[in-house]
Amino acid sequence: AKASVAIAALPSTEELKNSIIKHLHGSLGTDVNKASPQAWWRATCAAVNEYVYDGLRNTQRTHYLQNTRAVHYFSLEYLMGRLFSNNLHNIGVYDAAKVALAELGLNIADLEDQEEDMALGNGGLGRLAACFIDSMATLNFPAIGYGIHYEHGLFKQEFSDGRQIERPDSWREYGNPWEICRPESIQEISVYGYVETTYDLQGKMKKVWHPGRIIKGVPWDIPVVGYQGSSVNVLRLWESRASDFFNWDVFNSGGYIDAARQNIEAETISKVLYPNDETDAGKELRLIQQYFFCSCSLKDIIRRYKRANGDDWSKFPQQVAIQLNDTHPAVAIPELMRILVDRADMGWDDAWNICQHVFAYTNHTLLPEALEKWSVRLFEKVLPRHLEIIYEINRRFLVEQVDVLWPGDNDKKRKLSIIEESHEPMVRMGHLSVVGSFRVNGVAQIHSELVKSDLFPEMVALWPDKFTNVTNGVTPRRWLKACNPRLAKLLDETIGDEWPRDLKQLEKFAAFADDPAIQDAFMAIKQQNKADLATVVKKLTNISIDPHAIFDVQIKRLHEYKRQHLNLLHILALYRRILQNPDYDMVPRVFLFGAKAAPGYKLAKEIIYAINKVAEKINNDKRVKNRLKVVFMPNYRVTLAEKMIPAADVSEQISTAGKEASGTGNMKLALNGAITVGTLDGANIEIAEEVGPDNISIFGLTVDEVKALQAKGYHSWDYYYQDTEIKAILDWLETDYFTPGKPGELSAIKRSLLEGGDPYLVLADFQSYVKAQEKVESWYRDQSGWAKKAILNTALMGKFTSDRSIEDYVERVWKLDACKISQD
Ligand code: 26Y
Repeated sequence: AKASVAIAALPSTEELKNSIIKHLHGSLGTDVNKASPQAWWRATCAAVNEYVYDGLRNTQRTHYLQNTRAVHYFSLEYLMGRLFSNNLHNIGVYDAAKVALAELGLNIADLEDQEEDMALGNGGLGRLAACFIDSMATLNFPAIGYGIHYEHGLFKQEFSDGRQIERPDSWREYGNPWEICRPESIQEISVYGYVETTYDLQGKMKKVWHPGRIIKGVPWDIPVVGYQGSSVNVLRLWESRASDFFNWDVFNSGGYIDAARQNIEAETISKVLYPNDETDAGKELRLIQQYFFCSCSLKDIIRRYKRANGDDWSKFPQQVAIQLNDTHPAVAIPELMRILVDRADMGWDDAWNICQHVFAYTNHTLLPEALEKWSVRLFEKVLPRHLEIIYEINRRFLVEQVDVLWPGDNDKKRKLSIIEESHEPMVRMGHLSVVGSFRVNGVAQIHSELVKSDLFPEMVALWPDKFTNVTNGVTPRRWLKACNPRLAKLLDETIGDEWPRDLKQLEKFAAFADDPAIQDAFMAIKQQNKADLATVVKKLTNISIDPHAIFDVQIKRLHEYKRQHLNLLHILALYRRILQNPDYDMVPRVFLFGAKAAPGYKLAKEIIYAINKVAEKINNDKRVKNRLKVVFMPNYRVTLAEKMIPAADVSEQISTAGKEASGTGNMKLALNGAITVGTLDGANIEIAEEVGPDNISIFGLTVDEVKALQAKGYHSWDYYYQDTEIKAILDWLETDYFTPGKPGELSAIKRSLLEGGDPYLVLADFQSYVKAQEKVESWYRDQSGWAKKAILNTALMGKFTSDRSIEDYVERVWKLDACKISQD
């Protein structure tokens, strides 16, 4: 049963073929005899776009005619990956296109490889935004994603002698077939300058911002195709350009070169994605990026609102919800205040009332270094009027809220103030987001509790109902149907084909967990996926891996709290056991890593280097007899995840308890039948609840135990002196065993674990981790038992579809109605 279909008629294979050739001639200016794979890919995209645009028109018209309430997702990051196979699957023409292309003598997989990843994000937060816009379109919710049209996405990673090298990513160097430029919707925004205080004839004070710079925002629209064409929503990304208007002045004063320089400066704003995650650098350009896209987006929203509702602002909060993806777009709050108070002449109370009914804020992290703060000095330079507005928001908050609940309590005021008073005063964006939003959520149950208890306890006392949880999810269209077609087919055949839009249906698959035929089919699929991955590994790294070994996968950004170095210590322990006992009995295992380190994160880069050096040694050591292989996949990204996840047996989710807000890779891997080795952190806890203790290997300190240990005083040296295995491994890293002739090259890890105090409790969790790995190994020795566990992991992941997350947002935050799309 198709819910509601924005796209009217789907093409037959024959029609697709004709359309591809039509576009090869008419759009690409080439012909079948000389077309490159790139041209074929573009022609196929153009053919597909005829249907995408059909759905887009129908969706936009329906939303306009019904004047629907909509959610506006504000995010600095969208980690989209490739769109080709996703769009074909969601429209429902993947199989037809595959046949059409085959009849034209082409392999669809080769065409897929023509597309660059759209890597406009760092990691979990950016990929979550991409899953959410897929779900919002699938569920027919009126929704727009707003962000930045970065010219360069996340850097490409190469290894040179094991060290990470960053290279520019130019995903749209030759144009991108999925995006549409919309010059008719250009916006202009201001930065810098000064604020003048004036008085009108009635003596009323009026603030006038005289900007120092005006910048143009050019919108690029990416259609977001819902599953089975339900709705086609839009992701609108802003590109910065010099304002024609502004440069005219410079020209007239004879500053030709100056005008050119200002052009370059304006274009710099959307030039590149900041490659940091979880560590705020506080850079001026980053603040300008945030303001640029927030201001363009708000003006876009207001223009659309006024077209439907005229100058009456009273319905604005009824029509518009804005979701802030972390604090990165929090400057939208003072920007909306400025528009209402300074431009629309609204009184402060009315304006604030509107703001507080429009914004909602999602927190993705508790790590102190990730909590954004801008120096007051920088804020004043870039956005002088917004700083004044923030001061006024803060003044009223402290007087009308904080002082009412805690009269005369200056400690509370200091702690809750949006302005941190230190030698360099700072604007706290988290505080601003909580104060300016009607709802605040964390991204997994435990994380949402920690947001309340550890991050904002006083805010909870002020507004207990403001805080809620929405556990993350992932889209099963990309993360099962498209990336694991073999498993998708088995599911279709056993439980029907409704699961991609109703993932709870997977529970029916649990009934087959003991069925030998299904176990065999499931394991055969995993085996084929592993063989496919082995081919990719060989091509990318020249390392041969055995598809019959356990594929143990850790894929995520590189960060100390995620503890890739704990994984490394375990590998070293196994290696050492093999060397000490040549007959050491273990199931052969391939450890696969994928991770980018922020370019300025020294220790993260040392960890990459250490893993690569240890890998080199182990992979070439005959004594290992292939019991161990270690592979660090270069340039981990969405497209590589799509190849690694279907082939994983074991999923490494080993963060220090309390540090990983949710995780989403954990969900993708379990959905594809990998067994989790994990701590009780983030969504691992909820995964464990779903699959039960027999189907997950949990280890390590709990959040409460971590807190207790740190309160009593944690001494990593004790573990070093008391555990001979730990001592031997850490000492080993200091020798030149892995870096011949260069002792000490891998000592950074040991230093951070000992002199550095081991802030993420790696040594405290080590032996527990080793045991959890032994448990997994013993499980694997029983192939039928393993098949059952793997099947149950897939079957019991229904909760973790991003459709459920979006339904939770709709119910707990946005209060939206779905909108069935009608055709013209
Ligand atoms: C301030 C700036 C440097 C910054 C930029 C990016 C700070 C943080 C980030 C990204 C954070 C991020 O990706 N967080 C992850 O969000 C996922 C989606 O909610 C979670 O699953 C994951 O646990 C969390 O680390």
